[in-house]
Amino acid sequence: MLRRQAQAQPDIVAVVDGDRRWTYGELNRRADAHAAGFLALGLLPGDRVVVQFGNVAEFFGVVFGLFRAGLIPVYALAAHRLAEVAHLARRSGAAAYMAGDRYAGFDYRPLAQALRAEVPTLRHVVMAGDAGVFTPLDACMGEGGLPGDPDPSAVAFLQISGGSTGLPKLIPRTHDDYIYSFRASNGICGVTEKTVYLVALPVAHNFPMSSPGHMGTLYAGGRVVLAPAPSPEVAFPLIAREKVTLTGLVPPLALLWMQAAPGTGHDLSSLEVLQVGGAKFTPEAAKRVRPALGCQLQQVFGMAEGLVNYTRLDDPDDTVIGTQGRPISDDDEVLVVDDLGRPVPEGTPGHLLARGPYTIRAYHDDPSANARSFTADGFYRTGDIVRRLPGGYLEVQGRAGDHINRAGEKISAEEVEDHLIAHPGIFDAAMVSIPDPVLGERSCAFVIPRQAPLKASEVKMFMRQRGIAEFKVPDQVVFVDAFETTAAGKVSRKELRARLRTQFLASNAETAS
Ligand code: OOB
Repeated sequence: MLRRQAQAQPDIVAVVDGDRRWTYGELNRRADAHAAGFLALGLLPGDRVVVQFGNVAEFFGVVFGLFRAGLIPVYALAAHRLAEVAHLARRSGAAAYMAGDRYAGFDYRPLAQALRAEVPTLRHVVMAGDAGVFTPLDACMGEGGLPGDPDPSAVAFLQISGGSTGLPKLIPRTHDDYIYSFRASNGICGVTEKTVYLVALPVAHNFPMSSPGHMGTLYAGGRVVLAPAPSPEVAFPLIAREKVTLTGLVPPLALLWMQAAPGTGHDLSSLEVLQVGGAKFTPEAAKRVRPALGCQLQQVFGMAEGLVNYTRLDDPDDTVIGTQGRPISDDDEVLVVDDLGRPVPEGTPGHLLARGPYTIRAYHDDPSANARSFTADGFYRTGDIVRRLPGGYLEVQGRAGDHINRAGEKISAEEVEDHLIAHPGIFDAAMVSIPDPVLGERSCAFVIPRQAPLKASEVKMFMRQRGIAEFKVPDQVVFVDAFETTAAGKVSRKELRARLRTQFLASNAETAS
């Protein structure tokens, strides 16, 4: 897709990062040079490479270079820290780690150092910027000697699951399934060569990557503009300068933008469509998009495993405000079932199962997760509770599983509990989601200390030292003496979390009244 655009319009700008403007020709040359350079390092087609960049142009040179060399990117988010990156590298058996030296105030070089010590399969570390002891990205520029174009049905990259419990699982997406999803998305979202797409969310997340995101925009020959932060202060001047037509946000950011827009001196009139997804956007907030920002709202309900739903640009207001859209394709099969797997009538909430042309049938190398997450006939159990409405539109009601959707960032309660229990002063811990007016949900950890009194700040500090992404550090820590058990003396983690959550909400309601 990149070669085709580079031939058709070599001098058109493809990627804008601050003052840097890379044309399709330039991006194409970089991809070729990096592909040859990566192979010259000794990496072999099929090797997995953990890629961790912020919203910078290098991301594009690197991933297109990897695709051309037949190497398989494993997408880490810039917010991930050692614990997560090491997990991704180990699970994928990664042969290399590629990152930028610094981003958003964080230095990735010490992380790379520790990663190399922890993950024996890792043979190379490639760094953009000041590479220190590592291989500089600029040195990974070669000529010729590329394998042929990749097999379209081969795995193109591994993405991380947001919709699951436990440690993140790896999602194998193929070239053809992924291109199908963003090409079809382009049709639904009106993406053409005139589109200017602002990447406000993290560049490696599936939403800004493919719904239709930067990949869809590049496929159509449009322009991708990178925002180093999603705040109105950073994004609004970029929208005005680059005449951005389309962008995607999570609900809390959409709220921030709507609040900031009326007083801004920046011209936002180029913005035609604001997509909101990743977490539930309430109808009350959805109603305010057009009055505040002067553009159309599109709701997007998707998942890295595949299925993506959109409200359509010509849908009536009620549908756009009150639903999370309908699937991309007529070939998307959607089932809404009860706890026993029996289909429920239209309008009744149930578990959403999905199968279709771009939805995975299995996670990468994870038989036990696959047994839980897929039905025998290949439907993915999304873990979402939805209502199906006339016309196939879906309304998301919540999650069946124990994960927290904090402003679109998915947090597994189990994963964080494991870190909490590693604290020598903590006997047991359970983490639950609490409704939050801005974040949608926030996290609250219930902790049983061993003996000495513990402070919430110490617990949070400890979590940061564990090397996990900041968004996973509990927003609130509540100390309790014990977890109640039933008469039978045994409670599942799931029941325990549900009970703690109910108690917390009830006691807060009392205080409020
Ligand atoms: C997107 O992808 P993931 O993989 O980070 O998270 C998927 C989960 C869904 O299963 C659902 O629980 C939640 O995020 N979700 C929404 C939603 N969009 C996603 N819940 C309610 N309303 C929505 N509009 O988050 C993602 C991937 C592609 C496009 C958009 C979002």
